[in-house]
Amino acid sequence: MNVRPLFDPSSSTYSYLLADEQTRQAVLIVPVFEQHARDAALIRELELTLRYTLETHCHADHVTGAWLMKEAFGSQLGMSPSYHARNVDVPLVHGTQVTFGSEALEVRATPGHTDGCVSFVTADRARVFTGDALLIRGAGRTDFQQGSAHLLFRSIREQLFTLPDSCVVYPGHDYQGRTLSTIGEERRYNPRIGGDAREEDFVGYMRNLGLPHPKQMAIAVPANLRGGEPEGGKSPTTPAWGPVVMTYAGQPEIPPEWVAQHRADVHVVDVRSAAEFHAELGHLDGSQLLPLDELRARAGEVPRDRPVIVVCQTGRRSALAAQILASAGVPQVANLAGGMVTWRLLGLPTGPA
Ligand SMILES: N[C@@H](CCC(=O)N[C@@H](CS)C(=O)NCC(=O)O)C(=O)O
Ligand SMILES: [Fe+2]
Repeated sequence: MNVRPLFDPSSSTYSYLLADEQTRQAVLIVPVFEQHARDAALIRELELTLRYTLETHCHADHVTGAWLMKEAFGSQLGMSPSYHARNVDVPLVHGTQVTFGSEALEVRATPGHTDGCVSFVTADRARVFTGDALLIRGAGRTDFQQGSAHLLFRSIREQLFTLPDSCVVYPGHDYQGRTLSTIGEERRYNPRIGGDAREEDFVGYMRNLGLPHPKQMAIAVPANLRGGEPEGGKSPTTPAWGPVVMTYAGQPEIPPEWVAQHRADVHVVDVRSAAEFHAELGHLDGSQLLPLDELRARAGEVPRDRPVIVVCQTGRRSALAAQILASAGVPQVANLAGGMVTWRLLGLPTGPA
């Protein structure tokens, strides 16, 4: 199984993209709304079929990207039925098996941080995705959303600490830059519940954490009870002006065919050298020559009133150019995918030399 951790720095949340390498079927554990473009790009670039998005619980600190993934890929949304959330396709209860290709995840109920928390264990028991039940050297707070430190103590001890010592722990968050742990390590070193800690020790610790409520709580909980569907049900991810696709590298790209059809509605900036501009690959009719080396200094010469398409030989230098223009305040900018090489391969028209 291929496991890709993805991090949302603003909420310190880990999402995990899991794929069966043979069939390329995948699941995404805990997608984050704001990271949708990045995560969707990775799914496309790795040519995965996203079968499910899986929630470990109803999050209080960020909005899920599940609904956006469902819109983009037709994935089914898995979540505990205990929250009565909308848009849930697969109710996740203790014992549910989630299969994708030849891989499977077993759902274990691990309530305590919230009453509907679940963890996901791989079929070989080599990995566990603990959500906020068990964190690295920590545990999810129990002071809201029907939290219970007593319940969490039992969940961790009975459902998680019974896994093999070597089982790798993939947490829902980390606030100190840590990535993975193991069950054996947490059983020994977890300061709240490790070693010979007893229930009263854990409960006393959790009762006195004194954490402020998550900043996003008032927005996140109601949005997550809709599976992350925006109010009004409208996807905010694609700009209205054209089919811009964000790559996993974080660069906005637009297909050449669309640019050819909408040539009159966009401004084209060619960032190659003057010699390349006039060489045999040619250039788009009416494009503005603005070599990449001069772009930062001359960004003010680029119009702001129309979408701007940046072009180079193969789409590499122009990808950087798109970033430079966006930082210089050009509101609508995208990179011509594949540059002039692809443009010519597709037989699209060029201007006079
Ligand atoms: N400061 C964070 C809140 C962090 C927080 O409360 N996280 C929850 C998980 S949703 C937790 O259980 N934290 C445990 C801890 O920090 O020990 C925010 O505003 O989003
Ligand atoms: Fe949480």
